Amino acid sequence: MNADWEVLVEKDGPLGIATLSRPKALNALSMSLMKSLLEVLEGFDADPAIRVMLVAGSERVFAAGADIGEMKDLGDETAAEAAMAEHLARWDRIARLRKPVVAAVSGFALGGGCELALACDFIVASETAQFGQPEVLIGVIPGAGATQRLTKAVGQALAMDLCLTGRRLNAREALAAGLVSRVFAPEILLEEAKKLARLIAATAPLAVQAAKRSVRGALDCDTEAGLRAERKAFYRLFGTTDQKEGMRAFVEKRAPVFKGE
Ligand code: DAK
Repeated sequence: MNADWEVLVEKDGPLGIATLSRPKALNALSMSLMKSLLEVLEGFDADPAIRVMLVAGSERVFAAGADIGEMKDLGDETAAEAAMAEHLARWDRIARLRKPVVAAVSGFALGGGCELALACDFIVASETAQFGQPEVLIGVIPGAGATQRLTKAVGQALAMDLCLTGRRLNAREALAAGLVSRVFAPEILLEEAKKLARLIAATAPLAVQAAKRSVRGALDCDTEAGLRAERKAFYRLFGTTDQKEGMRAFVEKRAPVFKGE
């Protein structure tokens, strides 16, 4: 494991793991931390040995939001936009990575921290996880995607409730709302997230990337267009070696060996 400044980087076989590590500020997502995180994740995305990425925090906190200290004196609307535009784009760039990204959330995932988890492809959580968009409590609104991604994940009623009150959702509520896919005890969260990531890594990489794009697209286009895109992606996979290998291996009753080709 290499220790970057605020992001710990680990490669574990086909898994690329980025761990937020700014404990004194509860992993507040400063501009430098987000810059490092994006560099790490884009590096994993370009690394042929990596098939799945994990983003984690500590047991106490995933991330308590953007760094309030950095934002508090940004000035007026124009100055704030000038200072933060590149910062904001980082959440969107994470959402656009080709390979699957799993967020493993324990403890607080607030504001930009919740939005970081939402920018990943899906979230697994520990029983101690708490999700929230408390921006209205400090005079702003979510700025890194929650009014859109949270609403699409949990629906308008709950998204409004969270964004307008700033209250937090616990892991059980998040599971019931469809914000997270699985919940584990905090001490086994990372191991379980790795197991899940290894399951994904054992499947056909190009098919996984196509499935990711297609599922993500479902939230952004009408059903007919989404179905057309899905079908096109389905047929396109017949041009891959892994489709031949996967189907032949099934018929030959052996385990497939996928190459990502
Ligand atoms: N920023 C900076 N420092 C933070 C922080 C944050 N978000 N959250 C916690 N800290 C720091 C605290 O100041 C404290 O530092 P010291 O006083 O020890 O130096 C240390 O972490 C421990 O925090 P607490 O003493 O408060 O710990 P507690 O256990 O009592 O409380 C808490 C934990 C998570 C409930 C509390 O720290 C808290 O409420 N934190 C703030 C949560 C919050 O409001 N988050 C939303 C921030 S706004 C955008 C991109 C992103 C965003 C917007 C736009 N674009 C680029 C346009 C995102 C905005 C946000 O996330």
